[in-house]
Amino acid sequence: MSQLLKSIVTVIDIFYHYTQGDGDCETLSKGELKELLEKEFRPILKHPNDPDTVDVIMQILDRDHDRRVDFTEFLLMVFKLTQACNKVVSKDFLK
Ligand SMILES: [Ca+2]
Ligand SMILES: [Ca+2]
Repeated sequence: MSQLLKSIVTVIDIFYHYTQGDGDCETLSKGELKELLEKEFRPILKHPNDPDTVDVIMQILDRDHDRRVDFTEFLLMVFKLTQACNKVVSKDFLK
């Protein structure tokens, strides 16, 4: 499998790894999102343990306001983060 396809599969795997905590395996509850943020984004979040951080991110991601993050909403976060990382990486390349 190509590296890009592996990365895509990883994104899917990670999402479903964290959705399993409650009865709904298709979406992330706030608690599941908190766990994902703490474990996967610790290096880039200033205050991963801060309850406000989870609330703010939940508000941004939860487009349909059902208080859960579905796969499409999760992808939006990955998309935004990839854009942000691209800026950092391309800045490093241009040095
Ligand atoms: Ca769930
Ligand atoms: Ca939602």
